[in-house]
Amino acid sequence: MSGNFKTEQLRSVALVGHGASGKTSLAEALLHACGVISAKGRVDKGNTVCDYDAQEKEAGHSLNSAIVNFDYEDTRIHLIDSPGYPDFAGQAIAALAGVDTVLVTVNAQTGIELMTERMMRHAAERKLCRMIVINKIDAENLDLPGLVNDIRERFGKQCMLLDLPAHGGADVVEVLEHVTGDADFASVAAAHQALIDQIVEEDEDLLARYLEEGAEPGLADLHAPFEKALREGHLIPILFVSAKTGAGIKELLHVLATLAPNPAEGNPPPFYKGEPGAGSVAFQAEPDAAKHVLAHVFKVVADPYMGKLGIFRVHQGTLKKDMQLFVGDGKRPFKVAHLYLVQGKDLVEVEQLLPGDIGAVAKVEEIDFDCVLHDSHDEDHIHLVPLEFPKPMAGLAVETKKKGDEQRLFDILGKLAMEDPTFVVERHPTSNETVIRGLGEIHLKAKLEKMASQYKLEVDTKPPRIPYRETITGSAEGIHRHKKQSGGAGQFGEVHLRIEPKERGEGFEFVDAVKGGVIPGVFMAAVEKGIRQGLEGGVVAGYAVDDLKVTVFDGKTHAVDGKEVAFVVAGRKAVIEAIRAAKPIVLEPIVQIEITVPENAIGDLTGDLASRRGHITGTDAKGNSMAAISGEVPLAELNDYQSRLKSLTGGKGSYTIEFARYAAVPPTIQQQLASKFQLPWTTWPT
Ligand SMILES: Nc1nc2c(ncn2[C@@H]2O[C@H](COP(=O)(O)OP(=O)(O)OP(=O)(O)O)[C@@H](O)[C@H]2O)c(=O)[nH]1
Ligand SMILES: [Mg+2]
Repeated sequence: MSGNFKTEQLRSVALVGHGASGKTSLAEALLHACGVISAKGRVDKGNTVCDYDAQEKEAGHSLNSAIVNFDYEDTRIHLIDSPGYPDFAGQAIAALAGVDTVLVTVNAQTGIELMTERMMRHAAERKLCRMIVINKIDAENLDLPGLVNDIRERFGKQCMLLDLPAHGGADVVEVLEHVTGDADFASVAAAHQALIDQIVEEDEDLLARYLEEGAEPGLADLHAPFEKALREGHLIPILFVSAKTGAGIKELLHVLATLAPNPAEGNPPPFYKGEPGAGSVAFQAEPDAAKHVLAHVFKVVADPYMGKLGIFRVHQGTLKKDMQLFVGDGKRPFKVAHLYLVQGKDLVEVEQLLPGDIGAVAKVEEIDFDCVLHDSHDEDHIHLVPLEFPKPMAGLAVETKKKGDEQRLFDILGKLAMEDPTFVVERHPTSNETVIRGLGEIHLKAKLEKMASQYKLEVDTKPPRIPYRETITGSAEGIHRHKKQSGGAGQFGEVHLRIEPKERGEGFEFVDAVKGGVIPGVFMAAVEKGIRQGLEGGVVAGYAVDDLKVTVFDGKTHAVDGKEVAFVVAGRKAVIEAIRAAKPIVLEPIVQIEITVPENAIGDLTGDLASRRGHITGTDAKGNSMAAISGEVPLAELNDYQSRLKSLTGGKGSYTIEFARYAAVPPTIQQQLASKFQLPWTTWPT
């Protein structure tokens, strides 16, 4: 049972925000205030509920999201603590699929930071109700009015005070229910008035009565318009807390219990039915306990003791122990042998979960990140609109230290990839490399450490091959006749084709424009196969050719010698001939880079980035003598960047990269790459 709580009494909240803004400490303070733990743990002591992982204790910050729940004022609150470092953003973004409310924490000492902005944006894109929680109000030398101004400037006037610090930050005064009170800055009456004015705007009748009668609406009348304002993004409440002293914690809990949306009050999650591109329609889950079950898995954990754990949010229906559930479009159901609530590292067995609950099932191999669990084939083909994750670009080629460990390496990498949507494993048959990709070097290092500590597997690493591509900039024709008559049965096939460039990212298009059956239908598939082989192998420097249209418009066969193999070869050679004549170029991946550095290192950094063929698109002072630099740079220039950044900034700099686009390499680099490549004509069948 989820206690005796009904869906209306459930709240789901994600704590997101920049690293070290105090999310894990805040989760600890909330658990303590609700009596779940008898004493608050500390991140630096490694005894918090949410940073329970050995690696997190060692690092002193969160690496994974963690899930807890606590009860307050007749509500059950499910809370997801997420990591704040940009390298671990995958876990923070994934948490958004589990909740109705997002609390974006801001460190009162450092103000708005990179992940504050990113997570505000991600939460807005998902139309989630947002609140800003300013933490560490106990600290010295703060400029809280200045920070509130910054927030309103950056995120809009709809960011409004819902409480104010009082008595030098020792506590706070809530301003929706209170009209007067002492605050450290701003007036309680003015903040109250501004909030009421904003809320009544949401309800025409209420507004009309308010304007006519002048009497302020009661709290009960304000509830619905408050929810509407949150849902529509017309109101982003600002709250103040100190996770350390406990200031503002009760008030935050009261807001979560009385004002954070219940599952029916938030915007419905964006489900759709059907398959992408094949006529899908929006689907609205109803948080009704009596309907069919629909739950969405937003986190998967490869637990060393419990096996594969699928952590989900229930969106519809009642999930019960012993019931049968389907995974996605799977035909065979699995039995829910055990149903759990998750409390940090602990799983607490329950009998049932309701819409709005967050829970887990263990040992179900079919479960994958982002899958949907349901109890009837009526709910097949339902998906959640995918979250937008940054594309992992930082790469390392890995190799086992011990021979014979290769299969274990794959199994372990598979588990790591299963847990993290921003960690991928690539296998490159041409270079025989296994490449792991993540959001930054710190991200990859954490994975390597996990492999060593949890799975006891040591690997060697080196920079990976850059995923160059080739394309054409002009049009051309290619003709090839493949004819073999020496001994035995002959081979014959002739192909005439034309190639034209397509827009970047449009891929490969094959058109059969042959008239009068000069290439019989049965051999056309062979021609296409040969063309694809030609593109795959590359022409200029050995990288796959992409973004072009190939039209086969003529050819010839032979009554006896016309053979599939002959058309494969003719297709391949004709397309290569055409590409060589169509001004081919080599493309390289360009990444968007975000670098956080001490202000005094900006000059050195921009110079260094320029020497790497990069350019700066923005520099932003962060106030606390740190600056954020954004720019674009070719991925090929970043192999040693972490250590370079370390030496340029005395260890204080950090960076993340995200795929931006493909762009042509400069001619000198194209020549270098081409000089190492030779078309393997000699090894081909002729
Ligand atoms: N003075 C003060 N320090 C705090 C407060 N809350 C957290 N801290 C300290 O700030 C540091 C970071 O706290 P965490 O709770 O780990 O922050 P986090 O947001 O979870 O960090 P990540 O997991 O890296 O995203 C720790 O040293 C905490 O002790 C607070 O209210 N006041
Ligand atoms: Mg944390």
